[in-house]
Amino acid sequence: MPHSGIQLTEEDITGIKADAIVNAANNSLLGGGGVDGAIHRAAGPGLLAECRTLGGCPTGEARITKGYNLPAAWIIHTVGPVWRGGTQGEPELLARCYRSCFSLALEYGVGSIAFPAISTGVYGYPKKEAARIAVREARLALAQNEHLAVLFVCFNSATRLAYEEGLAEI
Ligand code: AR6
Repeated sequence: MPHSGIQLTEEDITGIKADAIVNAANNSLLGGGGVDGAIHRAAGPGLLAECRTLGGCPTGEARITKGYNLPAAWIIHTVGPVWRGGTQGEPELLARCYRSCFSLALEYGVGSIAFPAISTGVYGYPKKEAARIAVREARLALAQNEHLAVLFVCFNSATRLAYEEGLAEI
């Protein structure tokens, strides 16, 4: 991830050589399905042991651990909102996830960070709306730190399209 700014890629986030990758976790931080399961499998049991010491994480917040067997030095675990139709504060909670991750990235001197499409799998958040929020928050973070490299990892072509549309908007 050499370039600052926003990039898209279609690959498995567990293989990405960024300073930090973001996990779309649940409130327990003790693992699950989707990208969370993939990250725990690839990182190894040390990750779960560290997560057990954290005492969970409220929706919209984030926690950082080491990357263990991953190429990434850090894993930033955030808990996105479950989509309940959009009237339960979901957009603000999702935005808060991104802000919490960028805030930890700044605190830990992270120069490159890779995000999955938080909440858009099991949690059912519409991809396009979620991508729009992700892009907006990344642009705000880049305005504070122009050297940061932000990679949006699209696990499928529908997700990639959602980000391309989000990036095309002003
Ligand atoms: N690399 C990159 N993206 C992935 C990968 C991967 N290896 N695997 C899935 N995705 P989800 P959520 C994409 O369901 O909606 C877990 O059980 C996937 O296609 O992983 O925030 C947690 O423990 C989708 O675009 O996370 C929670 O209980 C995106 O990652 C719950 O799921 C997010 O899908 C969190 O649900």
